[in-house]
Amino acid sequence: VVGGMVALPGAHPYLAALHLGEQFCGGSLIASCWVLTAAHCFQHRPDISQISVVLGQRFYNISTEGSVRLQVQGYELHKSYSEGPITHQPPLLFSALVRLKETAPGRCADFSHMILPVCLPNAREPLNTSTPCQIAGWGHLYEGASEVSKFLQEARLPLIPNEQCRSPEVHGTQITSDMLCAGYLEGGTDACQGDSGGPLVCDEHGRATLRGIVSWGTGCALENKPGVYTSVTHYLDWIQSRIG
Ligand code: 4AZ
Repeated sequence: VVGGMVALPGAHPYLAALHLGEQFCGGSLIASCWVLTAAHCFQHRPDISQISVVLGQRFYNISTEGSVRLQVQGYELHKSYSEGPITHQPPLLFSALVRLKETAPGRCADFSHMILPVCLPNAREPLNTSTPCQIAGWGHLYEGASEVSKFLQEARLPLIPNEQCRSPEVHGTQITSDMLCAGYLEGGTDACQGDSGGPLVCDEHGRATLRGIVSWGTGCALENKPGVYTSVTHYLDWIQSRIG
């Protein structure tokens, strides 16, 4: 996250850290056994034995009281990603579901003050662009940084209407209806490398609701280049059919 602040312990209890071999991604806990993330985190088709998911984490790769490392039972990419070409311009953005390994029947992550799932949105409730949203992650603190952030960062981001994000000086026709844009057209605050797969959570009726998945952008925090997020609402039917 560029231009954010250090998050307080327990501020983002749904945030997952995904270690996929060499790759690192964020993710969101949506049920005891399920983490939602970005499909491109699995671009290299990692073996499940190489993947681990850390919940309740504050510092990058450092376990603290309340954090837990879980193994993965399997993962599934949304059909349109697994069938499509991996390299595509504009980027194909889809979501991926990670099933955690059970520690007891039907149970994977135990909820606590540090570990809680995030609410999924109501598909029938359109997202008002004045809704305040935020991101959290261990991604780069500036574009081109050589490493991720040791401290979990968070930033509040306004939503940008799709019509505005689709304008030629912003992202143009790369923006499709299954994407959301959030950030500042003047730049300065944004998701960055290593934040991919992580949550864009919006405050709807006082509830933290997962509306987006960190997906792509042009650099980080640049003027007229807000971050682009996969719209979770677009994938709700698929998510619900998998998690039951
Ligand atoms: C990345 O490489 C990445 N500024 C994620 C988000 C953004 C840029 C890059 C958005 O994972």
